Amino acid sequence: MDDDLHIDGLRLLARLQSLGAIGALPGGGVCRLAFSAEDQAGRALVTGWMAELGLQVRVDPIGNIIGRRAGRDDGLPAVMTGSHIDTVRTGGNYDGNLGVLAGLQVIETLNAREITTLRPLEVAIFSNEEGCRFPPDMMGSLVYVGDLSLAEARAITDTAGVAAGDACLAIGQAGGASLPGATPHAFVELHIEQGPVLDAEKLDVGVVTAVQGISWQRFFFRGVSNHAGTCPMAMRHDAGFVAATIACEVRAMTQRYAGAMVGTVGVLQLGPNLVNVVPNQVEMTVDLRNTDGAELARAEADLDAFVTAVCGAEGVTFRKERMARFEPHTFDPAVAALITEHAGALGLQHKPMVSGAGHDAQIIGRRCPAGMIFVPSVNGISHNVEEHTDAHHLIAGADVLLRTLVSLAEQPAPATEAERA
Ligand code: HGY
Ligand code: MN
Ligand code: MN
Repeated sequence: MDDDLHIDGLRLLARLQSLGAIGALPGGGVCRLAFSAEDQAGRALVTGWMAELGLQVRVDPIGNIIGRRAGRDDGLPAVMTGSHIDTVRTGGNYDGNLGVLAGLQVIETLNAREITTLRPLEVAIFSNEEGCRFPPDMMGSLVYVGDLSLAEARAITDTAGVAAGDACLAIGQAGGASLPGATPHAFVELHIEQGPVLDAEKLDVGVVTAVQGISWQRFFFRGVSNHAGTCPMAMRHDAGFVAATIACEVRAMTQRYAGAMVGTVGVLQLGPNLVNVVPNQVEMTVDLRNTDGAELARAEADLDAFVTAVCGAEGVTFRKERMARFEPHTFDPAVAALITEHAGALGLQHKPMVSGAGHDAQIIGRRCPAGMIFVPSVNGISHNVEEHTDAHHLIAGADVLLRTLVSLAEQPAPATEAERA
């Protein structure tokens, strides 16, 4: 590998700043929800850059955008990179954005060096990775691989009752590219760690070996509203009390299972939400994650039993919806080895690690060898306007991505023609 093959770091930083200005929040950070006007503006900016770089851009019916650079043998399956540019409501500049824009810098470097890889290269923007407006997360990549039907995805609504398909159409992003999308030869995603490990251990790069399992559920509790002063405690059917009890149980559960268990109640909305009225309705979400799939399933079953018991005792009814469910995913060891090799050759301090967050790479990795490169999140903060990664780490991660993609894109076709597109 060319020793001085590096991306233009200043261009990467400049593009991150330009994209970060779209949906910028007054006090810092970014809000660019999936299929919002901000998402539309971000897509326009990035696809403009793709066109400037000479990429052939296609958009599929759920709004996944793929920019393609021809290879010397353009009939071979492409090597793909990419991520997402939608953010949570209190997002940062780097979650997802780094992976997409580093992919563009890889293309720009190869253009500048007049290098054409054997295999085509593709840079993807997957729709609605966050899933916080339209669950599940990784919606776009699930539709891309065919594990979520387009019809199902289009029908999912946000809390205002807007359907994802209509929102995607409304921003002009429902394209005609075929679904499921073409299976890449390999997929690599650069992403910020979003956790504290690399920053705490003063490391430069994480070689991601796996992603933990994810369980998102939404509960609706129905009790009886009553006067906060006159209603005796024994007569109450307090939906708020039930939700609060369950929220405490979610925290307690994280100490009870093998594997690395985390639990979060992110949405908790009481009705009628008045100081002197016993709540009769609650909407609540529970996000459980564990590196051990069996332990995650056990925790879900235990939560079910706990919710049933607490509601029964309080005389509150409930229903629940599955928002997302992902088994733990193990990335391809050969891709991890390549990432490790290039990180080492660049003199970067690196370690293997498991991702606490879900990513598009775990979905595309269901169809082809995939891997991820992490760079440190300062103080382990993410999904927070304080999200930050130092410039030298952003650039170092993009250099590892560049070299890993070139290595993969020079891998010849297998002896059989089976892999030919
Ligand atoms: O929730 C997640 O893990 C990701 O940010 N969608
Ligand atoms: Mn992300
Ligand atoms: Mn995220």
